[in-house]
Amino acid sequence: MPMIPTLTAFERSPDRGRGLARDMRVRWAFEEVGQPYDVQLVSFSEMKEPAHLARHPFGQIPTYEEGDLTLFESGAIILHVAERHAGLLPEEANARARAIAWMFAALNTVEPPIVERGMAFLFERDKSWYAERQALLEERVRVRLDQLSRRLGDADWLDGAFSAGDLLMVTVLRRLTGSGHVENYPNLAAYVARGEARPAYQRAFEAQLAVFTGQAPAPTS
Ligand SMILES: N[C@@H](CCC(=O)N[C@@H](CS)C(=O)NCC(=O)O)C(=O)O
Repeated sequence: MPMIPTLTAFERSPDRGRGLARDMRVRWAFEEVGQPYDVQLVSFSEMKEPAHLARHPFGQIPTYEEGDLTLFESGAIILHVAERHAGLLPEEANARARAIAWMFAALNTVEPPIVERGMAFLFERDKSWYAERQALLEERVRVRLDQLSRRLGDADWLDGAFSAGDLLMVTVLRRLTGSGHVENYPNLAAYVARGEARPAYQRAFEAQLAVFTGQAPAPTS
């Protein structure tokens, strides 16, 4: 009997089910490769207790547990899933290496300024210097989106077929939902919409939304 991995997710996500928490990207990866999974919901206080800190040194979600393997970091989890199933990384070695580079780019180059902007809004907007800092943070996001938009051009995905690099990049860009940034780039807006239109994305989205609304997800087959 193959083991079913368990993912941790917020018991009550601060995004109110908009699919912006990082369990969403792992759920999407599971759905893309057809891997069933269980979910363990954790509260904010449980995340900082020893049982969860043993899974995740920084007391965050998501984590992945399968047999005697425990992983944290959404990128590491998705790479693990992608390496063990077909569908998220190309077979050809160089194309695979490039797709992995896009995974790192999403997490390491594009996500940081987006997260920094969001964090400043949440935690610093009552400071006297916020307006000045915000202008800098908005500009950093704009620079990255300019560069990404130029590279994507009129392609559907970042490098050939859809890959884990696109999955991560789409989830990272979705963190700008409501800010108007992505809408300034029609090709990036279409790229995000293409990701969101994938049946695997929609199943994952419904599953995380059901946690927030308290309803069981609709059957997917
Ligand atoms: N780099 C980590 C970031 C994990 C992270 O920031 N998780 C957020 C939810 S999306 C969290 O648990 N926040 C609560 C906290 O930090 O206390 C990853 O990609 O998994």
